[in-house]
Amino acid sequence: MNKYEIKAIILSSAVLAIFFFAILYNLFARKIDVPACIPYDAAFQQSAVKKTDDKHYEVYVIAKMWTFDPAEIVVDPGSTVDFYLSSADVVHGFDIENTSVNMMAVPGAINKVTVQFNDYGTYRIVCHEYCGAGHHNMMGKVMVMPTN
Ligand SMILES: [Cu+2]
Repeated sequence: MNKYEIKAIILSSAVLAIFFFAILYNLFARKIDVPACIPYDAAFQQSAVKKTDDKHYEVYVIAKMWTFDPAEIVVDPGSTVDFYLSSADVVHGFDIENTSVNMMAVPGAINKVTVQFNDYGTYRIVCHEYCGAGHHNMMGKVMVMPTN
């Protein structure tokens, strides 16, 4: 084997190890949830905010030109929220500011991410994928406040 081939194998193995370590570090040390694709089910095409227990919500979001349905989501402080995201028409983006939530809304697919909202406040949701003439107005918000 050529000495340059050996160097290339060692270098690419080191880069691969660094990438793998970065993924594990973000997943376990920083507790950043990696969005997951889950099997498509027509039940997800109905938007909903479900409170499953005291501090846990399931939110079914449908992105469509040019809004998120539901556009306003209210959760209790300290809640863990599972977002199930799909699109009714074209590909949209779904980014919740000041969180690690950043994923795509794809027609015919369901993406899921889990996030915990500890601080009171309003978190804007923006579409970060150009989706047509009204893209710049495509926003929503998560309001973290006591719900009862
Ligand atoms: Cu858009």
